[in-house]
Amino acid sequence: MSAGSFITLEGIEGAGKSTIAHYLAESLSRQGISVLLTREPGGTPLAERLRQIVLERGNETLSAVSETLLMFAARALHVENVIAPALREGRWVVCDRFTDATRAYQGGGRGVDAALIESLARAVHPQLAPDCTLLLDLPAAAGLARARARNAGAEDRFEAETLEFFERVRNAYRTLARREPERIHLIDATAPLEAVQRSVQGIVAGMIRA
Ligand code: T5A
Repeated sequence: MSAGSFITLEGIEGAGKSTIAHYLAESLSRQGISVLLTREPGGTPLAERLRQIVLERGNETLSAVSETLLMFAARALHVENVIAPALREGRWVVCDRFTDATRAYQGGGRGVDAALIESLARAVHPQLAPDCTLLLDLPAAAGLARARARNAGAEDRFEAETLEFFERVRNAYRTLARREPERIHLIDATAPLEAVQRSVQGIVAGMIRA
């Protein structure tokens, strides 16, 4: 489907995805590449409204399956309205989280059946997969400490989860990376930011040359 390149950033809370996504988009733009920087859940007005629903902490129970369906509803809007059109125009898309996040959080973290997740992925983006995924990996405690230092106590529904939950998410991500080593690049996110940026540059330079 894609004429442009589709790069996704993944990892647990505080791994540095947003920081690196902005850095990468700016760096590609400076090299004359037309880039769209976007995020999930969100990326369109309606999908951003769904983001609010899944992130805010409320009294109503949101089951793991409901959460999964909302993630894919937001993703369907995002793919149809933003990602697919940009790729068709030959633009590069840098996306802060995509379906691997559902595999890791809802699958690994919450125990949602992998077959359900894969069937929703096939329905929502049958011909679309990232060309390259940058998985920023660090221990859950370190990521949460960074995220909490930045948030000053205002935690969303996920950030209020236990350390064990984020360890399961991290393990699920690492399993995905072992299964698809060509697509998913595991990057040590405990390294200083400049070192992480250099790793990312090295990986993406190969895509620009290709
Ligand atoms: N979700 C999402 C699902 O459950 N399923 C899904 O399918 C999808 C798509 C989204 C939530 O939704 C869940 C996962 C999430 O819980 P979000 O806000 O998009 O929430 O994601 P978060 O992970 O919560 O975003 P964060 O901002 O917490 O993490 P980032 O983007 O990884 O981290 P970033 O770049 O903001 O950096 C955090 C802090 O660390 C510093 C930064 O300066 C910043 O202060 N930092 C570093 N410090 C030292 N060394 C480095 N190398 C550093 N890199 C960054």
